[in-house]
Formats: sequence, structure tokens, C-alpha cells
Amino acid sequence: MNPIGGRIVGADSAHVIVSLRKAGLEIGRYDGDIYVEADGEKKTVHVTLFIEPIGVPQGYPTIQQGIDAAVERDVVLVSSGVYYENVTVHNKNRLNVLGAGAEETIIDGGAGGSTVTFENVCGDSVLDGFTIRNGTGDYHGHGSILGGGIFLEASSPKISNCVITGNTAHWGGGICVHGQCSPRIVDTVISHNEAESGGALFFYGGARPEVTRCSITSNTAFWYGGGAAAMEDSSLVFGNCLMAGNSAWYGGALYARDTASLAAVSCTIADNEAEEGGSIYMEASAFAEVCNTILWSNSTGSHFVGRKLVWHCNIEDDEFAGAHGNISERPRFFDPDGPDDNPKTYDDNNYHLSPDSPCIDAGDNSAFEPPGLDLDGNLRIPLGRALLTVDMGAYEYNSQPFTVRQRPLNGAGVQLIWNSQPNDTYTVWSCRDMRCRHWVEEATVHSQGEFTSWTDGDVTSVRKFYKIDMN
Ligand SMILES: [Ca+2]
Ligand SMILES: [Ca+2]
Ligand SMILES: [Ca+2]
Repeated sequence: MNPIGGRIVGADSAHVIVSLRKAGLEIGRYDGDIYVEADGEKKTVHVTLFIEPIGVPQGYPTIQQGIDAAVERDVVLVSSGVYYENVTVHNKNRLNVLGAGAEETIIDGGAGGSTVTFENVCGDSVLDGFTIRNGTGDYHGHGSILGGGIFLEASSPKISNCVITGNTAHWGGGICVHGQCSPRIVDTVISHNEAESGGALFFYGGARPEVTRCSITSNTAFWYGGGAAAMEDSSLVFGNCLMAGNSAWYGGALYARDTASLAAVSCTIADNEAEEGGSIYMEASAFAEVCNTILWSNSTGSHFVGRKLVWHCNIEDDEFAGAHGNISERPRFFDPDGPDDNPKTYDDNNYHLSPDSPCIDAGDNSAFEPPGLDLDGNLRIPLGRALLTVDMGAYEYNSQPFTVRQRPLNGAGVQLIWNSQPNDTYTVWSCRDMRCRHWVEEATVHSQGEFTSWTDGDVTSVRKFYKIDMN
């Protein structure tokens, strides 16, 4: 802000100009005072400043124009509607591109290349709340068409609350990730995409993605990895994901080659199909670690091919049963063919556990620290039952939602209280303007037992909204 102080002498009236550099300011409301002294009398002028997001289509007619106008820390807020665009984010960090939710805001690539491309965007950028469809990928100098829905080149955005569907490419029908980067794909549905390899997801060139609480269903690869394929020295971690109804020649759900590694924790991998490796196919030099996971009803023959470490899994393959906590018993899904009673329509199939499932309390609590939330966003180790055990699969049976209560402290701030799990660490975020969901980190808090609390002593007139992430 300029000037931070000043003096005007000998005038009847004064014109005060205050200029402000917006870059670097979070979206939201700011309050401050300007102190004025005139004829020996002191006055305070209260000033309220609103930093607004970039609105599409209100401020800019297209998402691309909004992104082009954005600077670091900006928020591009895209209203409901269908946008026929191929959007590129290039060399921009800390940018939030937010839709109104996957049912409301749709980006349709019009079969004219990748629907969304990120190039050289480091962490802290967010793509949230879109359906991304009808993308056909682009050439990126590798001789193949890459990333039907989304292509990430050396970029590590967080992709959350999206639906990525109806896209095609040679590599990565839904998403292709190349280069040394670590994107996070969270709370996203990736379904009905097609590729030669990596029907839903394809990773190569040192990519280190984390895929958390995603449903990866009904994707098709002609060759490798109906759900996901990993090549070169990529390293993939899937947690609390469902992979069902995907198909390929090698690796119905997952495939890896070269020195790629793959970890699946608390996943349900069911009803996938392949000629070799109905669930997972690892080439000789690749390695898989799988735990607390159900691998069931994937096409018969070789279910799971390659080097692997498997523990506390329910796996339809006698080789593993009886050791390292592994079992091989019908998992008793709640309704695996769904309300339509057709096992081949996967969108309605219900892979939650029935009360008599052998997967209940059969996982290994130490396999993943912290336990995180299941695919429904529920607590793994519920309130007050810390001695119980995590289940196998993507859904915890009979669990409880993660809830936060807010208690005002009579002018001394606000206390947040939530039901917690042992050993978890939480990040508390606050937001001044929910339209932008522009979250500022407030604190890191370690679990205090069944309940954990944190007090915000910041007593200002500005109303804040809070959210809590489990790390
Ligand atoms: Ca049924
Ligand atoms: Ca069905
Ligand atoms: Ca349990």
C-alpha cells in the first residue's frame, strides 16, 4: 500500500490517493483504518477493501481469457454452464480454477485436443469442481497423443471434486502426467474414458502422483492398464480408491513396467478384465505393494502378475491366502450388480461391505499412517473405538462421518471441535470468502484422542469459514 503515511499542509480540502498492489493478496475482504488529523482534530476513516475473484463469464467470457488475465494467487471462478474450450494453464503458480461443481460446470473439449492442459505449474494450484469431457489429447513430441481429458507436463496441481469422462487418447484417456511432478487427484470420478494404454490414467517420466478417494470405473485400454498405466520411473500411490469395470489386454485395473512402482492402500479392485492380469499386471522390473485392499471378481486366469508385496488383502488367488493377514473369501459386497441387477453396468454397482463381510476389521492399522478417510469421506477408526481395526477395501463398514463443531468463545475467538482418530495430524484452514474457497492455512494440530480442538484467537469483525484436512 502506498503511501503508508503523509502530510498535506495549508489546504481547505484534501484529496488522498492510496494505491495498492493487488498481486499477492488473497481474495477476500480487508478492513483497515486511515488516520487523519485536521485543524488539530484527529479522525479515523474506516476503509473496507474487497479483492474479487476473476469471474467467468461475468468478467471474461471464456475460461482461457480468465486464466490469461490471472496472476499468482488469483482465483478464476467459473459459473455454471457448458464451456466448449481447450484450456491451458502455462507457467502460472498458486492459481485456483474453480467450477461450481462437477454437475454444474462442464468443460467440453469438442474433440479438439486435451480439454485441460497444465504446463510447468508447480504445487499450490487447484482445479476443482468441473466435469471434463470430450477431450482427444494432443501430440507432445512423443509420437503419441497424450491426455484426453487432462494433460499435465511437469505440473503438480491438485485436481479435486471433478468428473473426468468420455475422453480418448493414445496414452491416458482421462489424464496423462509426464515429468518430475507430484500432482494430487482427490475425490474425483474418472469413468468411461478410452486409450491404447492407461484408459483412465497414464504416468511416465518420473511422475509421482497421489490418487486419493477416487472412483475409477468403466475405462478401457486396448493394451496396458484399463485403470492406470505407469512407465519409466514413475511412482504411484492409490489410497481409498475404487477400481471397477476397467478393461485392458494387460492389467485390467493397473499396469506398470520399467522401474515404475505402485502402491494401493485400502482400495477395492473388482470386476476388471484383462487377458493377462485381471486386476494388476507388473512387468518384471516393476514392483507393487498392496495392502488392506480387496481384489475380487477380476477376470479369471492370472489375476495379479508380477513382483509384489501383499498384506492384509482379500485376494481371489490361493497363493496369498493364509499368510501376512491375507484371506481369500467372498467379500460380500452390499450389492455388486447395483439396483439394475446388471453386473456389467458399473456406475450403479455398490461395493460397500455387507454386515457379514470377512473384510470388516481385517485390515492392518499400521499399514497406513494416518488412517485417513474412506471413499465416502468417513472416519476409518470411528469415534471412541480406537482399539478397533480398519477394514479391507475402499469403504469402512458402519463408519461415522467426520464432523466439526464450531463454538464461539464470547469475544475470545472461536473454538473448533472434531471427532478424531488416533495418531492423525490435521491442518486447519480458514476462508474469508466462500465463493472463492481460497483457503489460508491456520494451524497444524495433532490428534488429542477421540476429540481434537483448536481455538482461533483472531478476533476481528471479519467472518471466517473453516475446514479441516487430515494429513
Ligand atoms: Ca442388485
Ligand atoms: Ca449394475
Ligand atoms: Ca473397521
